[in-house]
Amino acid sequence: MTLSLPSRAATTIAKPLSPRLLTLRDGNAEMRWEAMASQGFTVPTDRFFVRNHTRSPLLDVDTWRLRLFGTGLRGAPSRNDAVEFDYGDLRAMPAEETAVLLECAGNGRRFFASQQTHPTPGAPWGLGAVGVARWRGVRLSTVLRHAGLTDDAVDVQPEGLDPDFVTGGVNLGRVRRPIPIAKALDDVLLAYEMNGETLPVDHGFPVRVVVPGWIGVASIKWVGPIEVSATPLSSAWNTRFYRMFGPGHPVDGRLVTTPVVKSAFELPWDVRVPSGEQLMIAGRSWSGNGPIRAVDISTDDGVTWQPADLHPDDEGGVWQRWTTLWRPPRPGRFTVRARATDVTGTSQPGRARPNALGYLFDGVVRHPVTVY
Ligand SMILES: Nc1nc2c(c(=O)[nH]1)N[C@H]1C(S)=C(S)[C@@H](COP(=O)(O)O)O[C@H]1N2
Ligand SMILES: [Mo]
Repeated sequence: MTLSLPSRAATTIAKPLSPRLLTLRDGNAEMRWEAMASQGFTVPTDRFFVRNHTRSPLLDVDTWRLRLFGTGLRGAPSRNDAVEFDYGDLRAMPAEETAVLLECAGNGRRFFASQQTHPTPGAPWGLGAVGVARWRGVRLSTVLRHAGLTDDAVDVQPEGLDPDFVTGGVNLGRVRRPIPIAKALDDVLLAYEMNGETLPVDHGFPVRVVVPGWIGVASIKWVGPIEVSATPLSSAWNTRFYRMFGPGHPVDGRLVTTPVVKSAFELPWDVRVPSGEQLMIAGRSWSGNGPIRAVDISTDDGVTWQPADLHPDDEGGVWQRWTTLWRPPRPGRFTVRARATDVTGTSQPGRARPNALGYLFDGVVRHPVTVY
C-alpha cells in the first residue's frame, strides 16, 4: 500500500480525508469498503465518496439563489428574467427526507483493466464510488410549479456553480445534464440536508439535486441556474460523457441512466485472515433496476456458490446488506466473490460488457484474500 495522508492542496475536496475511510483517485475520494463494516444502512458523511469535475466551491448562502428560466416556464424565457428563490424560500416549502443511493457511473472501472484487459480513461475507482445517505429537501416539482411550469416543458437542466469544466483545452461550461420532465416531476429532490445535517460543502452546499435511481452525475451539486425547456436540451454530460461507446454499442453511444447490479465485501482489499477459524463476512449489493432478491457467495474462486443471508431490515431498500459464514480451509491465496440478482432477475455476469469510457461495470469482482 502506498497510501499516505494527502496534502489538502493536492485535492479538490474540503472535508478531511482520513486514509482509513477514503482513498484518493485522481483527486476524487473513494470510500474504503472496510469502513462500512458494522455500520448501519447509510454511509456516514465522513466516508461518503466525493466526485468533483473541478473543485468544491465555498458558496455564500446569503447571496445564493436558485434561478429558473427557459421556454418551459411562463414569462421567464431567458437567464435575465429568471424566477428566483433564496435559501429561506426553499426551507419554507414542504420538506421530504428519503434514503437515496448515489453511485458514480464509473464505479468499478479499474476492474475493466485488472480483470478483463480493457483499461479505459477516467477515475480508476474500485467499488467505493457509491453510498446511501438520507437526503432532505423540497421536491423539484414543487419549485417548478411555483416557477410557472407550462405543459410544454420537456427537459429540466440544473447547472452547478463550481468552476467550468475544461478538458483537452476545451471549456465545456458548467457541469449540467438534462432530466426529462416526467422524471423531474416524479421524485427528484432539491436537497439541503444530508444524514440529518446541513449539506456539506463537498456534497453540494447549499443545495444539490438528488435524482433517485439515476447515476450520480444526474445529481448536480451546488445547483444555481435551472433551465426548463420546451425543446430537448443537451450538454457534454449526456452526449460526450456518460454514454456507452465502442464495439457492440450504437455509433452515437447509449445513454447511461441507471446503475447496474453490483456487490461489495466490507473487507480490506487483500485482507489477511487466519485459517481454520469461522469468519462472518459481510457486504452489500444494489441495482438500479430495483431491490436485490438474492446474493450468492463463492469462497473457492468461483467453483461453488451458496446463498448469503440477507439482512431483513433492508428488504425493498436501495441496497441490501448480507452476511455469510466462511471457515478458510488452509493457508493460501483465495478470492471471495459475490453475485447479486435483482428484482428483475438480472444477475451479475462473470464478465462486464466493455465500453470506451469504462462505465457500468457489473461483473463479479474477485476479491483477494490471503489465508495464513
Ligand atoms: N456541480 C457538480 N455536480 C456534480 C458533479 C460535479 O463535478 N459538479 N459530479 C457529479 C458526479 S460525476 C457524481 S458521481 C456525483 C457525486 O456526488 P458526491 O460527490 O456527493 O458523492 O455528483 C455529481 N454532481
Ligand atoms: Mo460520477
